[in-house]
Amino acid sequence: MGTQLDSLFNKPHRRLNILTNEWLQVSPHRTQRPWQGKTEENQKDERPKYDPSCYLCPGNTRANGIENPKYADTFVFDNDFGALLPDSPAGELNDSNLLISQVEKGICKVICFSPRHDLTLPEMSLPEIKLVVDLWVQQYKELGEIPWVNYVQIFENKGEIMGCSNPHPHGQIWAQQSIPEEPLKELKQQQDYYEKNGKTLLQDYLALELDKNERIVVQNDEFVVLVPFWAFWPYETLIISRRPFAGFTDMTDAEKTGLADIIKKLTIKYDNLFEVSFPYSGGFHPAPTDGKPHPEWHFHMHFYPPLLRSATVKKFSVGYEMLANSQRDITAEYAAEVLRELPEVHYKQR
Ligand code: H2U
Ligand code: ZN
Repeated sequence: MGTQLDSLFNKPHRRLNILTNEWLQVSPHRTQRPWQGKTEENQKDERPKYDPSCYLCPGNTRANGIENPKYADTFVFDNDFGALLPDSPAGELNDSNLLISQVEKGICKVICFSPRHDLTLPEMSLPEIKLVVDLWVQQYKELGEIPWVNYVQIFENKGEIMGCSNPHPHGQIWAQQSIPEEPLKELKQQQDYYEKNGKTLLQDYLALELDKNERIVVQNDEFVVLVPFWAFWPYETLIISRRPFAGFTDMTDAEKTGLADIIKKLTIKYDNLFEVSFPYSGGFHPAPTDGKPHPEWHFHMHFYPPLLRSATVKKFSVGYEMLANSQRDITAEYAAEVLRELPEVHYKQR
């Protein structure tokens, strides 16, 4: 980095998120400020292998009375309290171009990653995580093939702090008619870039990041983890495939195993950061399943963790951020360096 940029990055500055075309305010000098605000309880993470009161453990009865099978690896079911419903009749409203609304159809599912109540992704073995990847692939294909499903959002809320309702390792899928707002912004940005350059936006971005080597966290033969230049959450990361491909169904076997491996490596580092089961919302952005070709789309995964300076100090997104602009204090380069230096062996195994 040239000295001009060095001095720029030490002062308040803005960075552009090229995936969404939104600006971020960075205020690196603010990391020195004292914290006398809210601290979170250090979340205890001692769980039994099986919890008779858990809705997701094998053989248990869920909140609405349905019994889970005695599943041995992964298990997927229709969310009993899905936010979207598949059988809503079409309908829309436009009153004076001021009251605008449309019915939204969708399917919500829950995926249990493991029968073990006490595990999380970083503590599962590579073959076990690979089975989760296989299920994501299968669900993306199956749901994406439904003619009215145009986007399949696969994600995980981990930790109470992120609103996760149950510590049993699980994620969610929402498959729906509309392309939701975040992927829609990325679609436009990726399309614009591809039209101008004939390459994917993330292909060029990844090459630049590998060359600069300032924000890379960890990598394997198929995927690279980095803290994006425009990261908003303190230890936010982006997993980018080395080979540009669009969706889960385009992945080779090596890429599926590579994905399992890189998720394990990253989430181990996350747990090691504050030596707690690290909370986050994480999820994939594969191409829309709208039946159109998507040569512009480059498969990736986002991790948005809320913790800021310890296991008990969380970032709040309030005030200026609600009213004006997203903002962060620690730089992406600092966060990447911290994550990069962390061991690749889980602290509980040491
Ligand atoms: P979260 O932990 O990310 O909230 O996901 C758990 C989901 O599981 C949640 O969406 C569903 C909730 O609706 N659920 C069931 O479908 N059945 C149950 O018996 C409990 C929870
Ligand atoms: Zn459980």
